[in-house]
Amino acid sequence: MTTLAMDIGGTKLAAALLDSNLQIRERRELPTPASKTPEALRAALQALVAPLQGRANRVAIASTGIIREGVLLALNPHNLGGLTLEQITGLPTLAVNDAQAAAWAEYHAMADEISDMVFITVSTGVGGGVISSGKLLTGSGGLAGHLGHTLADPNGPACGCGRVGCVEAIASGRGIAAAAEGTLAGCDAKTIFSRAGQGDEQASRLIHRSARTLARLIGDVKATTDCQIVVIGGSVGLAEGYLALVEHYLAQEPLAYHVELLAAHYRHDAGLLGAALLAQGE
Ligand code: ADP
Ligand code: BMX
Ligand code: ZN
Repeated sequence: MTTLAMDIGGTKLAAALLDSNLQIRERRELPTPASKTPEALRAALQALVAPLQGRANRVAIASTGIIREGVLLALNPHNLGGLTLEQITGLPTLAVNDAQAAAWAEYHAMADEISDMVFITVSTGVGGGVISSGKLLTGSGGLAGHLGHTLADPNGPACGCGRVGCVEAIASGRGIAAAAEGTLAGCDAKTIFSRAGQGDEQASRLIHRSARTLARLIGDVKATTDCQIVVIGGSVGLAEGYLALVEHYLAQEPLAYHVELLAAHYRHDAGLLGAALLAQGE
């Protein structure tokens, strides 16, 4: 059995062929189209998987957004939405939220004594996946774990989801970029990280603001789930120095809210692998 796994993110689209042992045989990546229409997204995904799909028996999709009855819906429509996922290849398709998928893969990589774990991606948005007593929480409609849309600051920026001051609006790659001014105006989060590395004070402030916001979210997550571990992924989450900064701010919270933090074992492939695991019924 060969699985064609896809990861649909707000910034990049990834696809890979995986064998039954979940070894990645071939992997491709394309930028997410700037136009967030379902048509543009379907065309980009079809171009991405065209060289791979002839060798696959089934499709497993990890996608940003909420997947309901095979249709991708956005909570934050600035990021994406509105696509029927089965239409991409016509193969049997399982689809799940990207952060929920990544949480499942990371849980599989954990030691047996871990039963309660939370995965947080800091990427275009901020997504989450909760494992409670060994089970992946999806909720009644797929919304479970959308930690990026909890309140960080009632006086903070508007979030694309319609609320004000969400964690995502401050801590995500898009939130970091949106707050940049002057010499950094118009820069993406990746550029802001490299400017911080060159000593730019504003860039460093923006990254600290994100890390501090994420640490407070992790305190809330500990209080809500009493998880044993929080795993951090996404390109911002995995950027050099970011996790150490989150640890620094979490250490300033009262002891009851402290929890072990780890970088994603599967790095940028956690979503792909988690979706493939779920499609295999594992
Ligand atoms: P997606 O959201 O599509 O899953 P990513 O996890 O790559 O994609 O997250 C995209 C965000 O991460 C963008 O805001 C981008 O600017 C930022 N980013 C990408 N690479 C890096 C990097 N090396 N360091 C810091 N931020 C990065
Ligand atoms: C948003 C939301 C989540 C997603 C998270 C991370 C949309 C389209 N997406 O909070 O479902 O898990 O972003 O997504 O509403 P990414 O694109 O940053 O990987
Ligand atoms: Zn929001």
